[in-house]
Amino acid sequence: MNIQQSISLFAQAQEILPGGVDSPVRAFRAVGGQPLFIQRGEGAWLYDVDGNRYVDYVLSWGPLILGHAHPTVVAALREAAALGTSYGAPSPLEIELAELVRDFMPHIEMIRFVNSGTEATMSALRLARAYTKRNKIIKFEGCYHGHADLLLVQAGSGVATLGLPDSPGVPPATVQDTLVARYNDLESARALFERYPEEIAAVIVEPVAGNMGVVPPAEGFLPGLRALTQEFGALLIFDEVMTGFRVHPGGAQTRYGIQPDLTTLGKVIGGGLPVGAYGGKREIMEMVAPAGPVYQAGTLSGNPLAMTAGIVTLQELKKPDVWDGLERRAAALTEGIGQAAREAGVPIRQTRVGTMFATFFTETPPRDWNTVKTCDTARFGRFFSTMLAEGVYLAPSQFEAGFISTAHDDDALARTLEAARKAFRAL
Ligand code: HOZ
Repeated sequence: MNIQQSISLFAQAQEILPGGVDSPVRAFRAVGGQPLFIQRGEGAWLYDVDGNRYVDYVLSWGPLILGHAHPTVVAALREAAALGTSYGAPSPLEIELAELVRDFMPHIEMIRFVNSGTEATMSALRLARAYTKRNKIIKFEGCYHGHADLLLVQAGSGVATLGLPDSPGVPPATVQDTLVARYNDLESARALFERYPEEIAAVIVEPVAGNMGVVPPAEGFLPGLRALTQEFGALLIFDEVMTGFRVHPGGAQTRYGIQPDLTTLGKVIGGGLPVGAYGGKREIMEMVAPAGPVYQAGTLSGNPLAMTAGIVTLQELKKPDVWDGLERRAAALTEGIGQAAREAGVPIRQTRVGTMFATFFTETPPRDWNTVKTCDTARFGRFFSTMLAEGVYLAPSQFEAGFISTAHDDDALARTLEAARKAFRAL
């Protein structure tokens, strides 16, 4: 495979962009390779600048549930752009997307749009602290909620991928109130509540962990967190930036039947444009400025192009059979990968919830960060490289999720499974 142009662009990029990229996980460091520079995307396919094409399971790290350049999204964006790209003033589109989100997730009684998942989580936590008049928060080891200071503690995603300690530049005082429990271990969260019974404002959790591979919640974990937070007067925040519209059209909260107090969203609600959101119970959300005193603002928040892409994407997802088709294909894909591994005698653990999946190179069932980190990351790197050479673009890290879109047709799946058979055999 010729990737000469990517190689030379990466050299050029490293002179002007730190590490040659604008987000660390893109740099392929954990898989020992060279990032590809992309020219365009279409449906399930990514095309690099050298003219190679790949079946894409990164999908911009989740947002593109309809695939690249979906014709309806592109047409709506063209029309919207002609009307102006930003107003810095309210538009009807914000109401339309807010109401659509509420149709899918009825527990979100009010919502505030922001520009990224990071903004959503940090704002939701500020609100939770203001509402409860408490300072401490609980997060889980291996969960990632963006890069705000208070959440860069034992985080997943790029922090786990690159094996980084918690980031320099985060003042100790900023994280002194961030407590860390073990994912899928209710007792570890209870122990923190018992130690600080009246100080914990909120528990924030990825209801399906998606930043250490994909780790489903154990039976009883999410209902247990709901009960625990209620018992101690804390809020439960579901970070559904990744799981929203991905594990179920109504998110993990609908799939598992849990009512969080607040929800954070991103990725799919922007249909490929930069959007985040936080929302939940009216009584809590009415504390957000200017309805209430909790300050949070943004020049491009509720941006008309982003709202448009989100509206069109969610409308497509509402159509009959779309979700069932997605689940069916995702199941066929992960079953096929499992079968290919068995045929080659390679021990893996395959997980999938809705349209998110992961292939763990370990025999240990993935349950939390401790079990996930038993993975053979070097072996994953070799698997990744063969898949890429065979035209399949996976996330360049053992500790990220794979995603499928409505554009992943039989041809794309067949090519993927053929590549997987080769990649497992080559290990
Ligand atoms: N949350 C995404 C990865 N887990 C973001 C992608 C990135 O960090 O660039």
